[in-house]
Amino acid sequence: MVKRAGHLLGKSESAAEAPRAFTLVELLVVIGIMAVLMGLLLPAVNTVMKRGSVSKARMEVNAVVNAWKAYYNEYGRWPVDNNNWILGTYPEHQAAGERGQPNATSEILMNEPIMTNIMYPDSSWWNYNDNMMCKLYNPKRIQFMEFRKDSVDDSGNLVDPWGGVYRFMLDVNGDGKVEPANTNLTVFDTVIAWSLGPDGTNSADDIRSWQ
Ligand SMILES: [Ca+2]
Ligand SMILES: [Ca+2]
Repeated sequence: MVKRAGHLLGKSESAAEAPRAFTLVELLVVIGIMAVLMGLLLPAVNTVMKRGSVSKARMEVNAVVNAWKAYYNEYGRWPVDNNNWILGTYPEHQAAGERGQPNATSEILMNEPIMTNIMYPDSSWWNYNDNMMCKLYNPKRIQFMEFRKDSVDDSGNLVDPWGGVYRFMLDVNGDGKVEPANTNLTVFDTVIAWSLGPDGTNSADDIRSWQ
């Protein structure tokens, strides 16, 4: 105890010899330097964050493709009826959208939300027994992908880091390629998925599973 008290005393003695406090001018200079450093760092931080969002979208676009392929492997079919429509969805979203299909639109939006409805049977958004899409298309109640909380909005839509809904298309006519209606695009795969990217419209910054 005595030794500790002596130590404390020594400390307070050296505190008495401590350098004087900063003057206002010195403080202002320090604040100025910090402001300049922040100004230099912020664009770099923004770039890193933007890159982070793009990689997250890329990861999720690939996860969507893999989930649908796993779904097909499990059930040996896509969740569509004879007209290649996804049942239980609004007309503007129900077309599977392959070129040449009747009434096909160019894409399927995931709002309804199709992905989470079918692939996340025990999510907190709905009760399995009330979820007709899941009962119809995923009777084995398999969860085909991980849905991160920050990637699903309040209505259960799977959304990209900019809040846009992911798009996907399936090779519903079984010819080994996906061909969106109203485009010249042909992708030799059974599933494609994409995000509209930071600007939320069709443009060069889209994140596409096939590029
Ligand atoms: Ca096809
Ligand atoms: Ca875009």
